[in-house]
Amino acid sequence: MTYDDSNIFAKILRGEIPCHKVYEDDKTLAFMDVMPQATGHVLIIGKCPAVELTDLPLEYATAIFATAQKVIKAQRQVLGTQGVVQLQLNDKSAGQSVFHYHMHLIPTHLHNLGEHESQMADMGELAKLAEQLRLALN
Ligand code: DGP
Repeated sequence: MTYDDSNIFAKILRGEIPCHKVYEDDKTLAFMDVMPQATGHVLIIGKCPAVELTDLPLEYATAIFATAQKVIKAQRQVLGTQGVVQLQLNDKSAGQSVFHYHMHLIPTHLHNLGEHESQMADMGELAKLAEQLRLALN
């Protein structure tokens, strides 16, 4: 699939639409998922035009995993839970809906994973969680 830079995460990267930012560096951006499958659901994207894992340059894969290690530690600290599900969908046929590579970090047990993209979060709660996670990352 060809990368289309009109996708929602490309717009977030260009600052055209807002997000509740948790962490950013030169290759990655981590922010709250607006349709969380558990409290504290974070997405990590690479600052590169990749649709899914097979397109992702390995230097960005490394950077995304380094950010994931930081974010998981912050989620554990803020949410007081140890379990974090790492999820990533490749292709529409797997359920992928935004065609810019992204890793989901969902603080829950696999059996308690909420339905994918079922409900919008409360924006006030997302803003508060993002702030708590940002502080825990410092
Ligand atoms: P996937 O199916 O793996 O492509 O998941 C896309 C995720 O992106 C899904 O959990 C909902 C989330 N999402 C969709 N639109 C937006 C948005 O505008 N902002 C944020 N923060 N998350 C979004």
